Amino acid sequence: MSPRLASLADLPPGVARPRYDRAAHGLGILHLGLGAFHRAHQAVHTDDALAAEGGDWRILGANLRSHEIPDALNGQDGLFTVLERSESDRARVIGAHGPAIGGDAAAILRAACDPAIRILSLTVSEKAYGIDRAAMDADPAHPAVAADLAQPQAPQGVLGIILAALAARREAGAAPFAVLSCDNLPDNGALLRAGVLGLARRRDPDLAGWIADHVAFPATMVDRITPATTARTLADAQALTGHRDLAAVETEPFSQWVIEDHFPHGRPAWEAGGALFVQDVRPYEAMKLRMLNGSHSLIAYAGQMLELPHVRDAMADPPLAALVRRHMQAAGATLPQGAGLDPAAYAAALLARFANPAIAHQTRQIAMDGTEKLPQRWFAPAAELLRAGGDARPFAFATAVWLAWLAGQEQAPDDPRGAALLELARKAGGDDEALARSVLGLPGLAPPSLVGDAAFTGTVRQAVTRIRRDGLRAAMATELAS
Ligand code: CS2
Repeated sequence: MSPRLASLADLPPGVARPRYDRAAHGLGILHLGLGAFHRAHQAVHTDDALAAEGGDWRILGANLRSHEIPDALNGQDGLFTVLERSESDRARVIGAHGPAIGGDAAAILRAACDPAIRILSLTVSEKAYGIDRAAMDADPAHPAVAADLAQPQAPQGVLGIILAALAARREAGAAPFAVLSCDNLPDNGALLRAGVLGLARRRDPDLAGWIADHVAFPATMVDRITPATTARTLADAQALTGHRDLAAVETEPFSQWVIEDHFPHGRPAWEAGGALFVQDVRPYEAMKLRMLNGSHSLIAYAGQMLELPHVRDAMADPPLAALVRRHMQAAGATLPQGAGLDPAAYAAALLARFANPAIAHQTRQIAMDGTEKLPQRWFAPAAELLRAGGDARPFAFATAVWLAWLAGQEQAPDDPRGAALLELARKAGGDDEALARSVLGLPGLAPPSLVGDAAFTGTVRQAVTRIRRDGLRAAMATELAS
């Protein structure tokens, strides 16, 4: 049996490895959310930064609930393999991680109070934050926020832990950390700031004022297509490295990171690994969320209905690929002019990335958490497009695909509002108008101007009816002919 990955000795020559002395660099980042995406993205950029300019910027990783990946990393001295998949696979062992914490909120809070930690970064997924986006405030109805309001000294959620750590650092006269959200949320820095301030105001307005004045929440756009790790990922990593690795991840060759350059207490030289530091992330973020993630969601629901398990299968399906191109173009038309973006070139690159035959990115994975993802991917751009007098038909069709998919679910979909969605679909029965009205009317999902646009909702309703009556294939053909 191959030995477990736990040191850099004995790696075959073709495997890339840290180009710096790991022991010479202390911890500087506490990262919450050790999912595959973080390991394939920020960890790799940090590895590049350490190799280029050093510094005490290694990462203490933590998962709020699960301990599987932290345990795996702790059993491997923090090392893990990133498998880059294209015509041939390439393996790289990442050294940026130190020890990891799993499922122990008190230990995470202690780590966050350590003045050596100058950045607290997060990839916890959209639904974990507990922020009411319409109100730009902490959402007291979110289970973690409710728990942290009741027991502020023993926080369990993201906002509560950040707030308790900032309060303790202020009390101790230590500098705060910068808070860096790396999730696919619009204006993620400002949003997280609003959530933390909202919780702070309920506890101690003075503390809220101090956070507002002293804590940086830089915004970021993150991008690297990273399918969930499977047994095959682990087997292929082992074949290349000669070592068993329970934390290996697979990803595409492409990686992009655009970061607002606002780190009062320093940062790694992430630009060494290709990160772009800018004053305003929003144009990049809108392009990515609307063009990449927006068409991903269309692919996900259509793919699920057409039994296409992977994104690459959708791209090999000519009518669906044509609709994806149309969607990207419509999304590109919503982007700010004069910000130096090139939506046409971006779309061409995306189509090639989606079609990568070496990447098995599951449509089921992307279809999860629709109510958290679709507001920024479809509904905000559709509302803007309508306001500007544009043609929002591609967005209406995507919305109809989602609704028809929902109507076909026998169990609650994997979504924080899954039970409510199932209930609304059941209540609507065969009434597509009621389905569209009730689902799109869920609080905070779509801008009121979109829900109130009779032409848009009428187009959605007609498309749902066509899909349910004639099947998605036939409805796609009609749509392409229109
Ligand atoms: C995907 C994203 O699962 C999803 O919703 O759209 O995870 C996507 O793969 C990444 O944002 C790419 O950077």
